[in-house]
Amino acid sequence: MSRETFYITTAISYPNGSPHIGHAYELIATDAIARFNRHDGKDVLFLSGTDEHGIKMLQTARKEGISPRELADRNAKLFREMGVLLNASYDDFIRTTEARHYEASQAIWQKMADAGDIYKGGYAGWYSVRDEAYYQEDETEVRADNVRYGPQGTPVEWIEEESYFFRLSAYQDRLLKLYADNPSFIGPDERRNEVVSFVKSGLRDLSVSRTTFDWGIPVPGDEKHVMYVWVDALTNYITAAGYPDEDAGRWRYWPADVHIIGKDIIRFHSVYWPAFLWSAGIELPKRVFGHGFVFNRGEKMSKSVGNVIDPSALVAHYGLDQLRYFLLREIPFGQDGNYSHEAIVNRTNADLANDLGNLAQRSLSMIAKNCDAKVPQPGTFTDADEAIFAQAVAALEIARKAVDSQALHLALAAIFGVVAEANRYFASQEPWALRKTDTARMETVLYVTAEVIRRVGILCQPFIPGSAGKLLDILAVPADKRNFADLTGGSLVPGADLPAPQPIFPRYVEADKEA
Ligand code: ME8
Repeated sequence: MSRETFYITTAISYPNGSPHIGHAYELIATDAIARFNRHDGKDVLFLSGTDEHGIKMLQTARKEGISPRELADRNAKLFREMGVLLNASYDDFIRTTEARHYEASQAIWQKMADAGDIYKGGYAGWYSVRDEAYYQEDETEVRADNVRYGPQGTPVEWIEEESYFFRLSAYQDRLLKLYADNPSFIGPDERRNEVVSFVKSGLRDLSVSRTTFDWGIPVPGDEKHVMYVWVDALTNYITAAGYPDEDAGRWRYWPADVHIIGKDIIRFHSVYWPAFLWSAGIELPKRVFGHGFVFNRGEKMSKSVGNVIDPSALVAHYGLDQLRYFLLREIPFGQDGNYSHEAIVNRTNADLANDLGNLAQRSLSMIAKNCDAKVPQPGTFTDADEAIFAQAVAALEIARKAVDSQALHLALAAIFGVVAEANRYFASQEPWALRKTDTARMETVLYVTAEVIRRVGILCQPFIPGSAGKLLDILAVPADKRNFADLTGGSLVPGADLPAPQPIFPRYVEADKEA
């Protein structure tokens, strides 16, 4: 029987600069969901990539005195390197300048044109180069500096050009019906409410081609026009699934289960994208989830303020899994969150070093010393033993539900709830005292503790894959016994040899406090 498929995507980033912590955040969260579903036995396709066309790329390239292709090549490489640095497990990295993507974009355009949804007209309006979007006059304002700004706070200018239009207005009712009939199409709820009121306020047809520059995908049959960058950008999700070849092996992944994107681009994904797909006769993705923004101590990061955080510096300073854990545990996924040194140090030391790291180190060192470095032989399990095993099993159920609704912080809360309980168990059972009074019970307690750590290790893999892997290594868990199906089915084997325990989660020590 073929396995259930699961297709998940990040947004494709503009490679007009180097990647920042917002990009890293999105990739880490999406990676955790992809890995979770793989460990849960699904056939996963996880896609990320770069969005290389459009005037924004062209303008940055001009400023730097290079071609947009050179700019894209240089920076796409940095985005790929970030993927390696963050241990992102994507199956494909798409660049919108690839031939496969030209083919898919022209094919979907042709379908929309054949459906009668594309017509030629003239366009004049307030255009933001930064947002690559036209705005209605009442969405803009002239500020004290005498410059007109759009709703995202970026400058806009008046532009007039011949343009093809997409009949977005024709899809207004159908979109409202989609949101009403299928409330899980947009998450979280605040984002859905925003989109519903935007669509209710009335949709205008969308200008979908440009003639003022040529850095884009040519419109089929009228090469003086290039496609508006969002038409080509959104299409990346089906390009990677093999479109237009619907017989290709990868088409089995479409429709995508979820597009993970930032809240600033929810409109493009939940209004334009479904309308394009309907027009072209293609199924819609099942869900679009808009996560929040990561701020630097409450401030928006920007190059001019000089507070942009480089993910590689954070990884070098705190460690990769420390960063992954912090971002996923600290910020409720879907809300905005803050990055700060104190917060990441606190999470690293309290949850990883103390709760999980110390428990593993103490229990496994006792096993090494008192059980001949072998998995202990348990006796009959008491109610306390069974209760902690059961909590680890229940944590999987909670985590599965949470990850299905992208509530990654709740999945981690349930898993680390098991760790907290295991610490209480270990303290109250006092295996160090049992060593003198009842070695058989001591072995049982150490077995239970090690078995719970195994379960926690399995559950932690999607979030902190490197460290969870090491934790399972020191318990000698075979590589093919690390899936969620092995949570109860693959318990530790009493008498099996264990390697020497290694500390896995070092405490973060402030530089001025180092000995
Ligand atoms: O929007 N915190 O590209 P992009 C969290 N090319 N997420 C952030 C963030 C922050 N501070 N800053 C940006 C684009 N993001 C388009 C997407 S998809 C078909 C085309 C998120 O490089 C942002 O919300 O500006 C988006 O999801 C992603 O990073 C890429 O942003």
